[in-house]
Amino acid sequence: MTQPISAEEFVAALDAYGVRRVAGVPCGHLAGPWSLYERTGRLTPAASEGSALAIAAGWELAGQRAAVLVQNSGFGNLVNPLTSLLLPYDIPLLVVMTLRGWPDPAEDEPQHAAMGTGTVPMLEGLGVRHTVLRPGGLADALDLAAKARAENQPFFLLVPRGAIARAAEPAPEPRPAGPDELTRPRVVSAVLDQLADEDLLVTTTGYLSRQAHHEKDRPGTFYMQGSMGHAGAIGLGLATADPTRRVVVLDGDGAFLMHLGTGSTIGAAGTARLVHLVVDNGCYESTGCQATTSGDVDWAALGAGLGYRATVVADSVASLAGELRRMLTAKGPVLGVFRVVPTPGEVHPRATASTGPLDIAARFRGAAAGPVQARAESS
Ligand SMILES: Cc1ncc(C[n+]2csc(CCOP(=O)(O)OP(=O)(O)O)c2C)c(N)n1
Repeated sequence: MTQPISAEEFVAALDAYGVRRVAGVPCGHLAGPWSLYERTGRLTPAASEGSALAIAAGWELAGQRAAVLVQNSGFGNLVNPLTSLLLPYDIPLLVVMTLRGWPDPAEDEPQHAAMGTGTVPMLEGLGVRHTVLRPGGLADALDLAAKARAENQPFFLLVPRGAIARAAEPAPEPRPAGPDELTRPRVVSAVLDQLADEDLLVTTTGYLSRQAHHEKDRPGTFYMQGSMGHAGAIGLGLATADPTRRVVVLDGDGAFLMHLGTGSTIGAAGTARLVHLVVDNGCYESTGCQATTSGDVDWAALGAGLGYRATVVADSVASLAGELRRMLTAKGPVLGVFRVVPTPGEVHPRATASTGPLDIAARFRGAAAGPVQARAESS
């Protein structure tokens, strides 16, 4: 196998190209450069790939050369500012985008298949210049980027899996959780304990879906492995389709913030039996625990501001069962937030490793069509 480019070499090459600042949403395959930019204070973690592109466009408009780091699952999120901002306004930008589901979609998870095959044809269809990073090919790729820049055109540097190594000095491991501190496994296990069989559960992409599958696989759980940030919207669809059924959404802080606007749609809809739970570990744990911006979020104020009828924040094992009961029984929509310590060492197989997406959807449809024993709500 060919040696990957070291993270240090990659960042040095982008420095030589003139990149001063970087914005993005993390991908495990870019963890090395991401941590180097973070350590040197040159990284802005964006809520979504589209905002990363727009932030970087702002830097470019201010005369600072910028790059964006993203994964191709977020390509859909950035197509709008790519086509309606960068292209018409002639704003050049280097977009470093990892290729999941490529070259062989069968070798990656199912949610990456269509984008894996579609990324290059879509860029071609949009007339956006791009190249795939080949071993030893970084200098040539950056020459192409420079040519695009000379014509004020954006350029996509597509990075296959394993092409860039992790940083030589790895990020420090999070400290172990204390006995009274919440963790993903403790929260997910408590949630599954308190759910009734008839409740529907939607779990967000990444480790939370894996954890829910590990704790208790059930037909009424929709393991949403892709579509990051949309678990709340699916939950809203379910809760409005059948207002008598309790619908619980298990979200991550990064995913919740990615499509924060959905919270306002939920608040406005006022669905009484929708319970939106956020496991806030302060990071994108599933891609290497890169910091999100949740540390600056006041969840209680946010929930109220978005129109959730109740917001409950839990942060200790001692209060977990009681706070969770409040979240599950208050008149909704409810926003329930758990402040947890990351536990990147505890990782379980994906739901789709044993049950394919079609089976997950079919089982879930069956559960959603089952009878509901409506229970009285507290207010
Ligand atoms: C649109 C999109 N962008 C990026 C990714 C890559 N990705 C997968 S999981 C994940 C982190 C999710 O973070 P969070 O919601 O905070 O949950 P955690 O991993 O911390 O449990 C990311 C960035 C993705 N799947 N989709």
